[in-house]
Amino acid sequence: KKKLSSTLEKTIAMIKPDAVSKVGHIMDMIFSDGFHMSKAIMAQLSRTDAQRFYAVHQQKPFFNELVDFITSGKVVAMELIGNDAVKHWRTLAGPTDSAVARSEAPNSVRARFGTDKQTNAVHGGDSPENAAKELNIFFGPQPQKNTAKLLDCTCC
Ligand code: RTP
Ligand code: MG
Repeated sequence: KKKLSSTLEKTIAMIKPDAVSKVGHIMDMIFSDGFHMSKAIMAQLSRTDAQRFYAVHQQKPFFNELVDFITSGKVVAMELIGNDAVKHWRTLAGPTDSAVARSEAPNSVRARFGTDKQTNAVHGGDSPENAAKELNIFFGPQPQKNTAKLLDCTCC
């Protein structure tokens, strides 16, 4: 069925530890594609929060490895707003496997900044409901209860 109008939506984009050094380039791509960025935070996820963040993958064989990866360094989480933001951001992110992304979507974030099927630069919420849950981990109403921590600059 053809969609007659697009809907203004919210999603989460998260830069994973392997691509945090490319935050500027990735934000450029996000703004160039017309998203509005309403929140952003750099944080180090605890194992507990990482397990919460990836709860949908609890039964997958790669779950523990995924939690190791996502807690291996800082991440940058962003709340993005735009028309069909969930789908739009997943398209800009590209296919899960960065090797596939390089052949099928060479201009995607994962093609440019990811490595393989796990180390793939960015995350995108897969539905408005899951995006809301994931945003809550970083920007929830009780920040003192979030184990995602605000980080101090290490140079000053
Ligand atoms: P994401 O949730 O991070 O936006 O990625 P996605 O929807 O494209 O992929 P998903 O199936 O939800 O997988 C979540 C993340 O788990 C890692 N992964 N590792 N070793 C593996 O076979 C494998 N498969 C997936 C990736 O980091 C993937 O983004
Ligand atoms: Mg996913």
